[in-house]
Order: sequence, then structure tokens, then C-alpha cells
Amino acid sequence: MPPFRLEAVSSSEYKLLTTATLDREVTASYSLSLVCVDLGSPPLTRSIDVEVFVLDDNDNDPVFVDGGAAKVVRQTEGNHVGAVITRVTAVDRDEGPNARLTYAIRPVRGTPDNVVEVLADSGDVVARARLDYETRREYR
Ligand SMILES: [Ca+2]
Ligand SMILES: [Ca+2]
Ligand SMILES: [Ca+2]
Repeated sequence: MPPFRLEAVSSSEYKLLTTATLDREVTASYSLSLVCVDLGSPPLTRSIDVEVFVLDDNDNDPVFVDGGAAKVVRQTEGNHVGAVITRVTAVDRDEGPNARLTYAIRPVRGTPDNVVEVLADSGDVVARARLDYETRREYR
């Protein structure tokens, strides 16, 4: 049953109301047929089609595709500067701007040292410096 009902405003006027909270991610649109019937014999009817489009609310957070809260990457030192080390990918169930994602690095502690950069649009993580095992073994 579509979550709508008619309520009489006057003897000749009705308004269409929702009977439940609409969720665009479950049902994005509804096709209804409103029927008007007279009390004659035989009764005559007329109907109109009504399309209800549910507009998006930004009610879903982005979710990383590989799920986990942490990602461990092992990269051999002596890398090429600018080479892709890894890629992060997230999805968002909303639509339009509410689902458009960009990526950025926020260091777990300390200040960013600009050794690793994530490309805002693609999620590619690239090295901005040649990594040296003897200088530093871990970046967070
Ligand atoms: Ca929703
Ligand atoms: Ca969203
Ligand atoms: Ca939504």
C-alpha cells in the first residue's frame, strides 16, 4: 500500500496526505491514481494519475567500501615520488551533492608532514617524497 491517504477539506475538495515517513533510498517515487466517482446510476468515474517524487535528504554518511576502521599499507622504500601507494573508495547512498565525495588526509596525531597525499576526487594515495626505511618506518 502506498503511504498516502485522502482527507476531505470540504464536500468537493480533498487533500493528499502521507501516512508514513518517506525514504528516498527505499522508494524514490510513487505512481498513484486518484478516482472520482459520482452517485448516479450507473456511477460515472474520472481518474487522474499523480506522480510523487521523493526529494533526497542527506541522511546517509559515506561508507568506506573495504569496511574496516583502519587500513594498513606496506610500501617498499625507495618508491617513485607521485606513485600511487593505495586507493581508498567510499560510497554514499544519497544522490546528487549529498552523495558526492572528496577525500582528505587528517593525521591521527601530530601535524601532516606532506609525505603522503590523497587526491581529493579519486581517493588515490600518493607519495610526495621518497620513503626511507632507516629514517621513518610508520606514518599514521
Ligand atoms: Ca533515507
Ligand atoms: Ca550523504
Ligand atoms: Ca537520502
